[in-house]
Amino acid sequence: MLIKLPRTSACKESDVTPEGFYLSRRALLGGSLAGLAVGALPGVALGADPSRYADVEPGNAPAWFNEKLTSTQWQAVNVKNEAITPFKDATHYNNFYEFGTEKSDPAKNSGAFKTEPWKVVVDGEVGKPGSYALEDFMKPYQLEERIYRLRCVEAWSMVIPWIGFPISALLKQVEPTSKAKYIRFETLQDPKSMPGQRSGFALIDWPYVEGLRLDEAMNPLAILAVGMYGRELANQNGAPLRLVVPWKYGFKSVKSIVRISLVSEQPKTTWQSIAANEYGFYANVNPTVDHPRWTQAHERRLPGSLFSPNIRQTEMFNGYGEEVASLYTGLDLRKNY
Ligand SMILES: Nc1nc2c(c(=O)[nH]1)N[C@H]1C(S)=C(S)[C@@H](COP(=O)(O)O)O[C@H]1N2
Ligand SMILES: [Mo]
Repeated sequence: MLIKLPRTSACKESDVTPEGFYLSRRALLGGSLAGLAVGALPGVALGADPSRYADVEPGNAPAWFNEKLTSTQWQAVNVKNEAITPFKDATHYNNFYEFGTEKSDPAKNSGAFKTEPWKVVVDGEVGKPGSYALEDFMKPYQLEERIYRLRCVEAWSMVIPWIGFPISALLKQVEPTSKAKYIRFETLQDPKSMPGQRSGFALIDWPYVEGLRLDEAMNPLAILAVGMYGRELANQNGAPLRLVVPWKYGFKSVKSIVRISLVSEQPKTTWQSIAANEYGFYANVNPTVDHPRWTQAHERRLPGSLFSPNIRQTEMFNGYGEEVASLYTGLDLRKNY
């Protein structure tokens, strides 16, 4: 079922409810402005160490994380002249349907979610498959802080300081075979701890699956994150391990990963399976290719307010064109959206 909504030039919450559109009847009734009712907070000032994130709720990180944090390379990648989104907004305006379809649901419903112990399986077309406790999985990697824009397909955006490591480092460890052409990521499936997987919204065929072409995964900007704002990931942001691909729409950045598979065929991804005409495999941020139901030319940078929605032009590849455009030479980005 595809219901036509009017196109608008200003991306208001009430106009753009794409992902929840398929899940929640409430989205059809106009959406909620509650998530927007925050004042325009000043950006967090950048200093030399994580103490700069002074407004951050302290976490409860496992020992392996704290140990690794001491050798983290801070600000390995940064954004120029753009304020970091306050921690409060990055952790209270989320998409994580396993914990509910409202933006406030993940923060409300993921508090008791258990991320320790956590197992990660690496399988498929690799020379060294394995099943690891997360702390063993993490052992080879040096953590880096990556301050990236995050652009949701719903036309809002944030700037988030992640902590993680490049997927290329993982691929070096596991040794993809010559048949490996794509990498597939799978979120935990556990209806007992994920209320969204128990609900009647059966449109998502759990578990949530995402994927990248192998050369995309090799790009230095593509990371697996275990932390944010100088601490471990908050549960609502995909603890304890998530993908972050900053030149693609946010739905590619799959959360709470339990399985990483190297495969020869393009994986069938969650949003593609729900509505292939709206959500493609590539999902590169592209202001010139509109979503069938709204423009992608601009975005609301959070936090905003009703009176100051903080609209900005969306950049090609979310501003990372210099680093990633060459991955797509010869590919028709209108067809491969
Ligand atoms: N497993 C899973 N991963 C997910 C989602 C989800 O619903 N389930 N939502 C995606 C979407 S639509 C976005 S915009 C980002 C949001 O990440 P954030 O909440 O950390 O900002 O997570 C992505 N990863
Ligand atoms: Mo999204």
